[in-house]
Amino acid sequence: MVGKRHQELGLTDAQVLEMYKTMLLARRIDERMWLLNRAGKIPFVISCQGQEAAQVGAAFALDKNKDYILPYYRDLGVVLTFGMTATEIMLSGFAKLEDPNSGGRQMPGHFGQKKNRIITGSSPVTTQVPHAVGVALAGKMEQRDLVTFVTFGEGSSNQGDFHEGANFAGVHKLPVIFMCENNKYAISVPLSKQLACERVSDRAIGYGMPGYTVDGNDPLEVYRVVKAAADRARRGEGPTLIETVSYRLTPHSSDDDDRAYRAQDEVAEAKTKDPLLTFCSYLKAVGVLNDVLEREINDQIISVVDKATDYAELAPYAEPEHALKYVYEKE
Ligand SMILES: Cc1ncc(C[n+]2csc(CCOP(=O)(O)OP(=O)(O)O)c2C)c(N)n1
Ligand SMILES: [Mg+2]
Repeated sequence: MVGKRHQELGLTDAQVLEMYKTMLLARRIDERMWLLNRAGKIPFVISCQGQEAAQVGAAFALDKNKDYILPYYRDLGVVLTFGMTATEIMLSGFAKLEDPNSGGRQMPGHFGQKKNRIITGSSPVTTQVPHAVGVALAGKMEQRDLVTFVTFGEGSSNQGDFHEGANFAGVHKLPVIFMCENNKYAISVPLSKQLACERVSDRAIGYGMPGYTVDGNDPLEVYRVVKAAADRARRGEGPTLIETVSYRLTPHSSDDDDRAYRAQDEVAEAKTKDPLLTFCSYLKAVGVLNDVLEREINDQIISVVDKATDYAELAPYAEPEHALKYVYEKE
């Protein structure tokens, strides 16, 4: 039996099992979305597949009752951890009135839910970064105990918004965690054509904060660095930049054909390091999971996804006049 790394991090067996269940729920929802898209039932999918370990490992290290999250479009694992449900995700996929993110106005992946402190993002990538810095500044001015957690892709780390936000947070020592989910591609552009420096985390030094690059396929490693960053932020020591390295296992979105720009044996090789498989193996090696329990969990999750799909498919659309809601001062 291998050493229980999770116990060294202060995580119980129940907590790591919960992490695994959340990762699997994200994966199964995502897979269902692709089927629904190909069946012509939902218009668009943008996947979390391959990034669940980074997302769930990080979100578990935050305080779900105090911290504010500003996720980017792939962060299904983050928002599920913060309390969004499978049904709510499906309502957004089907663009129904009850969708808590936008009442069916926005494309899927534009997460926002006030009660869970998930702050709405926009379609232009990286705009969430200065917003996270602003929320952290407000928290500091009001002396509130909060950390803001913001994510973005490595391609997006080239946008001015990232640099301006990181600089401001560094100067003012704000409680922000910047997490770059490096999945090696920005649509068709490979990492080698995106960055002149070796790592995204190398940029941290320019903004006076520590920068770390970690294995994004390992939820425990991501948990460890995000927890340390959250503790540091709460002590008033300022922001941290974390880069999680994984691989985008699907095309960029349901509108993309990745065969045009990457070899399929590269994708097949990355699938051997799929975080769902490697974390499952770890949990079995330390005696937290076995084949019977694995099947039970999978069946339970499929049933949750089935129910969520049926509910969302049958739910009503908004009335056309609803499009004017929140546009003018008076409803
Ligand atoms: C400002 C802006 N430029 C371009 C786009 C179009 N676009 C959407 S996603 C994307 C790629 C982003 O790549 P990365 O940041 O690595 O994130 P990933 O999709 O790989 O997770 C681009 C160029 C956009 N939404 N906003
Ligand atoms: Mg990318």
